[in-house]
Amino acid sequence: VKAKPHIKDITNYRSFLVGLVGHVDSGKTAIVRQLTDIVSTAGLDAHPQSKERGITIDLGFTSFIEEHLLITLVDAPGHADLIRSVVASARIIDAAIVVIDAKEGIQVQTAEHMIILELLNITSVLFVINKIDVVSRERIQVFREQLVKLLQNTKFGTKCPIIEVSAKESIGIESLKHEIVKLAKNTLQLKIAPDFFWFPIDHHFQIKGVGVVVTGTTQGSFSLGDKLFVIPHQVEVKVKNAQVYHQNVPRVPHGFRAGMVLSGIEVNQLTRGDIVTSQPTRFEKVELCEIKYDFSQHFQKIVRFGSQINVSLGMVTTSARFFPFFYDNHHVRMLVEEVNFQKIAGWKKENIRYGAFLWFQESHYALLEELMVLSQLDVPPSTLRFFGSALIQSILPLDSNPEIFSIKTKTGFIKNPNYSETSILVSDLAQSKDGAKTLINKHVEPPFGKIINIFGGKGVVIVEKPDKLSCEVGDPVLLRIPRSMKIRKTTSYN
Ligand SMILES: Nc1nc2c(ncn2[C@@H]2O[C@H](COP(=O)(O)OP(=O)(O)OP(=O)(O)O)[C@@H](O)[C@H]2O)c(=O)[nH]1
Ligand SMILES: [Mg+2]
Repeated sequence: VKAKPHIKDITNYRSFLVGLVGHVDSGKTAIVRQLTDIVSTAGLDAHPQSKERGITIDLGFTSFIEEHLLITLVDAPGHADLIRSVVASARIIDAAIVVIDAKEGIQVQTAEHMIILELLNITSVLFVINKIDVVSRERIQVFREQLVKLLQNTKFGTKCPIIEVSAKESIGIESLKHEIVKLAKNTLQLKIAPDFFWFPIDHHFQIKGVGVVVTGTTQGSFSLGDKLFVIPHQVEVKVKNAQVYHQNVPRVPHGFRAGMVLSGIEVNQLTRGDIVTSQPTRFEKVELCEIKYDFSQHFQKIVRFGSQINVSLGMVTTSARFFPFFYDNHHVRMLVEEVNFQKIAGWKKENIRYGAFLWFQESHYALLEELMVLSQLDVPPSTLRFFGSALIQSILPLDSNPEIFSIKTKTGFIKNPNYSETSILVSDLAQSKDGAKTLINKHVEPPFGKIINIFGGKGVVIVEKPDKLSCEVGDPVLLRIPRSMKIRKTTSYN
């Protein structure tokens, strides 16, 4: 690592955070090592377990300065089990570098990470083909073409830069740096600060004689001496010290990696994903909610009604039950047994409104306007686990007993097609006289009229027959009965 460059005044710099993602061992940390001038929290695999296992365990933060840009590299782990860190990193980055091992090509977690970026609308992306020292020119060329083809079907588009490097041999690093700077300039133009301050905590620790230190990335700005709140603890804290890149500062602008010393809270109260904010009321406690959602086009499997899924809100990934429905013509929520990408595309095409209830295992605080990411982390990581994104539409009280309707179809048979000029007899829709009585006035299909009366004592009913309808003994008659169902947190639906 080179000598630490001196930053005189951070207000002279614009901050740009770029995340490195990609399959385990593709060389993300090796690339970061080549680019980095300043090492901060857990950078360059400083974690003892990282050294032992030879993989990145936790998000690492390091930086370099170019012109008036303070560029922070957010190094995420590639290992499938550590995917939650990738989603957490995607919350704070402005752009991403997808690293691909030239020997292996696109691997499962490469695709999975690309899907997470797409779901969170992070489309400022550049691709790095690493380890070009161990493959032939031809192989790189073929691979490049494959990648461009693949990009056609993504939100990233085919114009993304693709840089070839060898982190080991230090080849291509300067042009990578150049592209990162270009990406920063283009991306930062579009960046807007929120109208209040919030700061998802990614690391927290105690320094003897100093106090409780939290690090994170600012959304909005804060100043020394500010009185802030920590969610979910609802505790008021005071900023005793603020630092950016080891320098004390009176104020931290939007979008910077920063550390702050807080008074008013104990370190053991904190966990990753807790939020320091100026406006605690912007975060709402949610356990049961209605969501609007979308599926990734790359996810080909189905998700069943009532199944347990994973939901990432902010930096936290948690569990919830998923209850999908669509609205029928009368705005009644109708149960959907299973959802996949095609089904959603069909609803959209026909302008059918759809949604779902989510019931979290535990309550969480959420910023309502922030996208959530949906996944199924209990399936093997050799298949794609991420499938959608969602927004909370409304939060419901736990005792609201949300209702979804399903249709049960009963099939009866024509017993006599000419009971009278205008009616037929139908059997099997009911088993008894009393059962048959409850069906009076209900409509049956194909287009017969309504059930007029019962006939005899064995559940046979008399049904209106429209003019000129021809039908025969044994023809089926369908009765659709809507059934209300209250969703529940704990019942098994599978
Ligand atoms: N030959 C060659 N080996 C490389 C290159 N870059 C990285 N490696 C090796 O690949 C292995 C993995 O590198 P890392 O940088 O730890 O990979 P990573 O993507 O950060 O891995 P995780 O963080 O665990 O997902 C190490 O043994 C590196 O020495 C390269 O350009 N050429
Ligand atoms: Mg690594």
